[in-house]
Amino acid sequence: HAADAHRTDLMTITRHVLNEQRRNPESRGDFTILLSHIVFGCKFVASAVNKAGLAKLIGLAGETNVQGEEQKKLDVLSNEVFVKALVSSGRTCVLVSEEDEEATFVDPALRGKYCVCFDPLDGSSNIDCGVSIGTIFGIYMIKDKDNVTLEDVLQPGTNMLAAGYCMYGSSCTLVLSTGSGVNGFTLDPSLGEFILTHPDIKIPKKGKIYSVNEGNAQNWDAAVAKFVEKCKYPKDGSPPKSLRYIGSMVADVHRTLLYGGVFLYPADKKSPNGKLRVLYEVFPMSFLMEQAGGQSFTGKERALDLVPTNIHDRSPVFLGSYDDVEEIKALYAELA
Ligand code: AHM
Ligand code: MG
Repeated sequence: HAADAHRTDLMTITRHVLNEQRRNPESRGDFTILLSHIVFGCKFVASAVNKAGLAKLIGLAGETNVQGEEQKKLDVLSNEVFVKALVSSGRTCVLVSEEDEEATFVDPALRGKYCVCFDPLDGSSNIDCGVSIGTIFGIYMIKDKDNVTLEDVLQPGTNMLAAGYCMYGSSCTLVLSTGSGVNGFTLDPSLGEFILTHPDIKIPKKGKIYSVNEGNAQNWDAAVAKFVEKCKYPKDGSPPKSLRYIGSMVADVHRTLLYGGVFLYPADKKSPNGKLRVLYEVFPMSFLMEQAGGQSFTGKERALDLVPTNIHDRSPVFLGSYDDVEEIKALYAELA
């Protein structure tokens, strides 16, 4: 029975990546091992996020847990989990985390060929009210194992090998691209496995939603102001777009990927480079958008063409459905 096969022949994320890697004769399983360590970090954070409300309640009793340690904040805890998982995989050499000022260079004895840039818990202002948050990651390969430098991560996004995010929402979903399309996996809590639930995600060519923090409108440039005006008062007879803004990049991008539309975090007079970070926010999400048939633009260029000069650089970003981003590009060409 097809239905039985379905239940007993599940496409786990490991199986999926093994299949993908099999196409590359040079693959020796290193990427699969690296990914399984990232997946472990995601499961750990998913479990911690689920318990966050309770942990807080228990924390209130004495601010310390049974071991007499202070309760760690969820973002600090998530960072520790990912750093330890990535180092112990034996497959990484440079790690860049939003939580750490400096990059981490892995001890030579444990070194592998991958560099991972990640935001362990993005959208952390949403933790205390139970709104979706997520982990974002992008992966590069080093050039020379005996001479590992910061230059290995200060690369344009087009050099990324793989990128993804995990959303801790009403379900826990991991979206991944290794450069041949985008696939989504949902955590089955009873199995503790991510199962392929969204094969080959393609973003609609044009969307009905725009997503932006409109509270910043007074500081926008003319192109952004005009675009948002057109979303609300279209002149071509099309219906106005709906506004959705969660304030959690992973959730806003996930909705954009599945339903179409555009997510923007533009520059403004107060933040000339916008807010989002190039290496572990803008690049991974731009990589996924392009792989799903969408686009990502900075207001000047294709987002993946940026070359960061510092690991925590920021950039404005406009990403989503192909046609919607095309419209933003046209406005910048006209008004900038
Ligand atoms: P964080 O890394 O401090 O959590 O900030 C990043 C978050 C993104 O998830 C989200 O897209 C953005 O900040 C929202 O910013 P704002 O509150 O300015 O709209
Ligand atoms: Mg962040």
